[in-house]
Amino acid sequence: MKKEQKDAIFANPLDKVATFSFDEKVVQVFPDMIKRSVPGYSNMIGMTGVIARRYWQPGTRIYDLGCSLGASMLSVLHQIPEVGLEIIGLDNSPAMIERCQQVLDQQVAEKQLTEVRCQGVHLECADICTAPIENASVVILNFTFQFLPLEQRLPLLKRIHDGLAPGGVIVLSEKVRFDHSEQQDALFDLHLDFKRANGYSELEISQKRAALENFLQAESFETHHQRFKQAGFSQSSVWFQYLNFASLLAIKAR
Ligand code: GEK
Repeated sequence: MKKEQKDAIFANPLDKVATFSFDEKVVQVFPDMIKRSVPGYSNMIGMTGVIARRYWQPGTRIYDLGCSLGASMLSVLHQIPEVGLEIIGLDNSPAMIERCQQVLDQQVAEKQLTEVRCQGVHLECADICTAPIENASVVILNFTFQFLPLEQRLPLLKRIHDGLAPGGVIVLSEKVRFDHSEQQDALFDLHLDFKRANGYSELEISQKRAALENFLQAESFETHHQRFKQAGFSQSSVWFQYLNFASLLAIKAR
Protein backbone atom coordinates (compact mmCIF):
# COMPACT_ATOMS: atom_id res chain seq x y z
CA MET A 1 0.00 0.00 0.00
CA LYS A 2 1.29 3.50 -0.86
CA LYS A 3 2.43 5.61 2.08
CA GLU A 4 0.44 8.59 3.31
CA GLN A 5 1.85 11.76 1.73
CA LYS A 6 1.91 15.43 2.65
CA ASP A 7 -0.58 17.60 0.76
CA ALA A 8 1.35 19.93 -1.58
CA ILE A 9 -1.21 19.93 -4.43
CA PHE A 10 -1.54 23.72 -4.49
CA ALA A 11 2.04 24.51 -3.38
CA ASN A 12 3.28 25.64 -6.82
CA PRO A 13 1.72 28.32 -9.02
CA LEU A 14 -0.73 26.78 -11.46
CA ASP A 15 -1.49 28.64 -14.72
CA LYS A 16 -5.15 27.93 -14.40
CA VAL A 17 -6.52 26.46 -11.21
CA ALA A 18 -8.89 23.67 -12.24
CA THR A 19 -12.03 22.85 -10.27
CA PHE A 20 -11.26 20.52 -7.40
CA SER A 21 -11.67 16.83 -8.12
CA PHE A 22 -11.36 13.74 -5.92
CA ASP A 23 -8.81 12.09 -8.19
CA GLU A 24 -5.75 9.88 -7.60
CA LYS A 25 -3.61 12.94 -6.72
CA VAL A 26 -6.02 13.97 -3.96
CA VAL A 27 -6.38 10.39 -2.69
CA GLN A 28 -2.60 10.16 -2.11
CA VAL A 29 -2.60 13.14 0.25
CA PHE A 30 -6.19 12.97 1.54
CA PRO A 31 -5.64 12.11 5.25
CA ASP A 32 -3.05 14.88 5.59
CA MET A 33 -5.18 17.37 3.62
CA ILE A 34 -8.37 16.87 5.59
CA LYS A 35 -6.69 16.98 9.02
CA ARG A 36 -4.81 20.21 8.18
CA SER A 37 -7.82 21.87 6.51
CA VAL A 38 -10.87 20.92 8.60
CA PRO A 39 -10.87 22.20 12.19
CA GLY A 40 -12.09 19.49 14.57
CA TYR A 41 -11.98 16.73 11.92
CA SER A 42 -10.58 14.08 14.30
CA ASN A 43 -13.10 14.96 17.03
CA MET A 44 -16.04 14.73 14.63
CA ILE A 45 -14.86 11.41 13.20
CA GLY A 46 -14.17 9.95 16.64
CA MET A 47 -17.59 10.97 17.97
CA THR A 48 -19.33 9.64 14.84
CA GLY A 49 -18.54 6.12 16.07
CA VAL A 50 -19.82 6.94 19.55
CA ILE A 51 -23.08 8.35 18.12
CA ALA A 52 -23.45 5.27 15.91
CA ARG A 53 -23.05 3.01 18.94
CA ARG A 54 -25.95 4.78 20.68
CA TYR A 55 -28.35 4.83 17.70
CA TRP A 56 -27.52 1.70 15.71
CA GLN A 57 -30.32 -0.86 15.87
CA PRO A 58 -29.33 -4.53 15.45
CA GLY A 59 -30.51 -5.92 12.12
CA THR A 60 -30.26 -2.53 10.40
CA ARG A 61 -27.48 -0.97 8.32
CA ILE A 62 -25.13 1.95 8.79
CA TYR A 63 -24.44 4.04 5.68
CA ASP A 64 -21.36 6.22 5.18
CA LEU A 65 -22.18 8.52 2.25
CA GLY A 66 -19.05 9.98 0.64
CA CYS A 67 -16.87 7.59 2.63
CA SER A 68 -13.53 8.61 1.01
CA LEU A 69 -10.89 6.46 2.75
CA GLY A 70 -13.30 5.09 5.35
CA ALA A 71 -12.38 7.16 8.43
CA SER A 72 -15.99 7.27 9.70
CA MET A 73 -16.54 3.55 9.03
CA LEU A 74 -13.41 2.69 11.00
CA SER A 75 -14.61 4.87 13.87
CA VAL A 76 -17.91 2.95 13.83
CA LEU A 77 -16.20 -0.45 13.62
CA HIS A 78 -14.02 0.40 16.61
CA GLN A 79 -17.06 1.48 18.66
CA ILE A 80 -19.53 -1.27 17.76
CA PRO A 81 -18.02 -4.70 18.42
CA GLU A 82 -20.94 -6.82 17.12
CA VAL A 83 -20.11 -9.27 14.35
CA GLY A 84 -22.85 -8.97 11.72
CA LEU A 85 -22.78 -5.18 11.73
CA GLU A 86 -23.45 -4.14 8.14
CA ILE A 87 -21.89 -0.90 6.89
CA ILE A 88 -22.39 0.41 3.36
CA GLY A 89 -19.72 2.87 2.22
CA LEU A 90 -20.54 4.83 -0.94
CA ASP A 91 -18.34 7.25 -2.88
CA ASN A 92 -18.47 8.28 -6.53
CA SER A 93 -14.68 8.57 -6.85
CA PRO A 94 -13.21 5.25 -8.11
CA ALA A 95 -9.78 6.26 -6.73
CA MET A 96 -11.27 6.79 -3.24
CA ILE A 97 -13.13 3.45 -3.24
CA GLU A 98 -10.05 1.57 -4.43
CA ARG A 99 -7.87 3.12 -1.73
CA CYS A 100 -10.56 2.67 0.93
CA GLN A 101 -10.55 -1.09 0.24
CA GLN A 102 -6.76 -1.07 0.68
CA VAL A 103 -7.13 0.75 4.01
CA LEU A 104 -9.59 -1.91 5.24
CA ASP A 105 -7.36 -4.75 4.04
CA GLN A 106 -4.45 -3.12 5.86
CA GLN A 107 -6.50 -2.98 9.09
CA VAL A 108 -7.09 -6.73 8.78
CA ALA A 109 -3.41 -7.40 7.96
CA GLU A 110 -2.36 -5.40 11.02
CA LYS A 111 -4.97 -7.23 13.14
CA GLN A 112 -6.78 -3.98 14.01
CA LEU A 113 -9.92 -5.59 12.61
CA THR A 114 -10.87 -9.22 12.08
CA GLU A 115 -11.66 -10.46 8.60
CA VAL A 116 -15.17 -11.49 9.63
CA ARG A 117 -15.98 -7.95 10.85
CA CYS A 118 -14.60 -6.50 7.65
CA GLN A 119 -16.89 -8.77 5.64
CA GLY A 120 -19.81 -6.68 6.90
CA VAL A 121 -18.42 -3.61 5.12
CA HIS A 122 -19.61 -3.16 1.55
CA LEU A 123 -17.96 -0.48 -0.57
CA GLU A 124 -19.53 0.79 -3.76
CA CYS A 125 -18.60 3.42 -6.29
CA ALA A 126 -21.96 5.18 -6.59
CA ASP A 127 -23.63 8.58 -6.61
CA ILE A 128 -25.29 9.11 -3.23
CA CYS A 129 -28.01 11.17 -4.93
CA THR A 130 -29.39 8.06 -6.64
CA ALA A 131 -28.12 5.05 -4.65
CA PRO A 132 -30.82 3.24 -2.64
CA ILE A 133 -30.80 3.76 1.15
CA GLU A 134 -32.74 1.02 2.90
CA ASN A 135 -33.15 -0.52 6.34
CA ALA A 136 -30.80 1.99 7.99
CA SER A 137 -30.58 3.26 11.55
CA VAL A 138 -27.50 5.50 11.15
CA VAL A 139 -26.58 7.52 8.04
CA ILE A 140 -23.29 9.40 8.08
CA LEU A 141 -22.65 12.39 5.84
CA ASN A 142 -19.25 13.67 6.97
CA PHE A 143 -18.12 16.56 4.72
CA THR A 144 -19.92 15.29 1.61
CA PHE A 145 -23.29 17.04 1.56
CA GLN A 146 -21.52 20.40 1.03
CA PHE A 147 -20.40 19.20 -2.43
CA LEU A 148 -23.88 18.30 -3.70
CA PRO A 149 -25.78 20.66 -6.01
CA LEU A 150 -28.23 22.64 -3.85
CA GLU A 151 -31.32 21.23 -5.58
CA GLN A 152 -30.27 17.65 -4.78
CA ARG A 153 -29.94 18.22 -1.03
CA LEU A 154 -33.59 18.07 0.09
CA PRO A 155 -34.46 15.05 -2.13
CA LEU A 156 -31.49 13.17 -0.63
CA LEU A 157 -32.55 13.96 2.95
CA LYS A 158 -36.10 12.82 2.14
CA ARG A 159 -34.81 9.53 0.73
CA ILE A 160 -32.62 9.04 3.81
CA HIS A 161 -35.62 9.76 6.06
CA ASP A 162 -37.65 7.14 4.15
CA GLY A 163 -34.82 4.60 4.47
CA LEU A 164 -34.32 5.10 8.22
CA ALA A 165 -36.04 3.05 10.88
CA PRO A 166 -38.00 5.03 13.49
CA GLY A 167 -35.47 6.43 15.99
CA GLY A 168 -32.71 6.38 13.33
CA VAL A 169 -30.32 9.29 12.82
CA ILE A 170 -28.23 11.29 10.37
CA VAL A 171 -24.83 12.66 11.36
CA LEU A 172 -24.10 15.61 9.07
CA SER A 173 -20.71 17.34 9.31
CA GLU A 174 -20.07 20.38 7.12
CA LYS A 175 -18.42 23.70 6.57
CA VAL A 176 -21.05 26.26 7.56
CA ARG A 177 -21.63 29.92 6.76
CA PHE A 178 -23.20 32.64 8.86
CA ASP A 179 -25.85 35.13 7.79
CA HIS A 180 -24.35 37.85 9.96
CA SER A 181 -21.50 39.24 7.85
CA GLU A 182 -19.20 40.18 10.77
CA GLN A 183 -19.50 36.68 12.21
CA GLN A 184 -18.95 35.14 8.77
CA ASP A 185 -15.82 37.27 8.19
CA ALA A 186 -14.36 36.61 11.66
CA LEU A 187 -14.75 32.83 11.53
CA PHE A 188 -13.72 32.65 7.86
CA ASP A 189 -10.49 34.58 8.62
CA LEU A 190 -9.78 32.41 11.65
CA HIS A 191 -10.15 29.34 9.45
CA LEU A 192 -7.49 30.77 7.12
CA ASP A 193 -5.28 31.32 10.20
CA PHE A 194 -5.94 27.68 11.18
CA LYS A 195 -4.63 26.60 7.76
CA ARG A 196 -1.59 28.89 8.01
CA ALA A 197 -0.87 27.49 11.49
CA ASN A 198 -0.98 24.01 9.93
CA GLY A 199 1.72 24.92 7.43
CA TYR A 200 -0.24 25.94 4.32
CA SER A 201 1.29 28.86 2.38
CA GLU A 202 -0.67 31.86 1.09
CA LEU A 203 -0.36 30.45 -2.44
CA GLU A 204 -1.74 27.06 -1.40
CA ILE A 205 -4.61 28.71 0.47
CA SER A 206 -5.59 31.00 -2.40
CA GLN A 207 -5.29 28.34 -5.12
CA LYS A 208 -7.33 25.82 -3.11
CA ARG A 209 -9.95 28.52 -2.53
CA ALA A 210 -10.18 29.17 -6.26
CA ALA A 211 -10.48 25.43 -6.97
CA LEU A 212 -13.31 25.02 -4.45
CA GLU A 213 -15.19 28.13 -5.56
CA ASN A 214 -18.78 27.10 -6.41
CA PHE A 215 -17.83 23.44 -5.88
CA LEU A 216 -18.25 23.56 -2.10
CA GLN A 217 -21.42 25.43 -1.13
CA ALA A 218 -21.68 25.95 2.62
CA GLU A 219 -25.03 26.81 4.20
CA SER A 220 -26.21 28.29 7.50
CA PHE A 221 -27.41 26.36 10.56
CA GLU A 222 -30.86 27.83 9.94
CA THR A 223 -30.97 26.36 6.40
CA HIS A 224 -29.85 22.95 7.68
CA HIS A 225 -32.42 22.87 10.51
CA GLN A 226 -35.24 23.97 8.18
CA ARG A 227 -34.32 21.38 5.57
CA PHE A 228 -34.19 18.59 8.15
CA LYS A 229 -37.66 19.58 9.26
CA GLN A 230 -38.93 19.65 5.66
CA ALA A 231 -37.47 16.19 5.11
CA GLY A 232 -39.50 14.89 8.05
CA PHE A 233 -36.95 14.76 10.90
CA SER A 234 -38.50 15.47 14.29
CA GLN A 235 -35.42 17.22 15.67
CA SER A 236 -31.92 18.40 14.74
CA SER A 237 -29.13 19.73 16.95
CA VAL A 238 -25.63 21.07 16.50
CA TRP A 239 -23.49 18.80 18.66
CA PHE A 240 -20.09 20.20 17.61
CA GLN A 241 -18.69 23.43 16.23
CA TYR A 242 -15.10 24.54 15.68
CA LEU A 243 -14.85 27.87 13.79
CA ASN A 244 -16.89 27.53 10.58
CA PHE A 245 -17.10 23.72 10.69
CA ALA A 246 -19.84 21.90 12.53
CA SER A 247 -21.66 18.64 12.94
CA LEU A 248 -25.41 18.15 13.32
CA LEU A 249 -27.47 15.22 14.51
CA ALA A 250 -30.99 14.78 13.14
CA ILE A 251 -33.35 12.17 14.55
CA LYS A 252 -36.35 10.44 12.94
CA ALA A 253 -39.30 10.23 15.33
CA ARG A 254 -40.07 6.85 16.90
C1 GEK B 1 -14.28 11.54 5.87
N1 GEK B 1 -16.46 11.37 4.77
O1 GEK B 1 -13.09 11.22 5.86
N2 GEK B 1 -21.79 10.71 -4.48
C2 GEK B 1 -20.86 9.99 -3.81
N3 GEK B 1 -19.74 10.54 -3.28
C3 GEK B 1 -19.55 11.86 -3.45
C4 GEK B 1 -20.48 12.67 -4.14
C5 GEK B 1 -21.65 12.04 -4.67
N4 GEK B 1 -22.57 12.72 -5.33
N5 GEK B 1 -20.02 13.94 -4.14
C6 GEK B 1 -18.83 13.94 -3.48
N6 GEK B 1 -18.54 12.67 -3.07
C7 GEK B 1 -15.01 11.53 4.56
C8 GEK B 1 -14.64 12.77 3.83
S1 GEK B 1 -14.65 14.06 1.43
C9 GEK B 1 -14.59 15.62 2.14
C10 GEK B 1 -15.49 13.12 2.67
C11 GEK B 1 -13.55 16.56 1.63
C12 GEK B 1 -17.38 12.20 -2.29
C13 GEK B 1 -16.02 12.60 -2.86
O2 GEK B 1 -15.59 11.70 -3.86
C14 GEK B 1 -15.15 12.57 -1.60
O3 GEK B 1 -14.53 11.33 -1.42
C15 GEK B 1 -16.14 12.83 -0.47
O4 GEK B 1 -17.45 12.84 -1.04
C16 GEK B 1 -15.94 14.14 0.25
O5 GEK B 1 -14.91 11.94 6.85
O6 GEK B 1 -12.75 16.18 0.75
O7 GEK B 1 -13.56 17.72 2.12
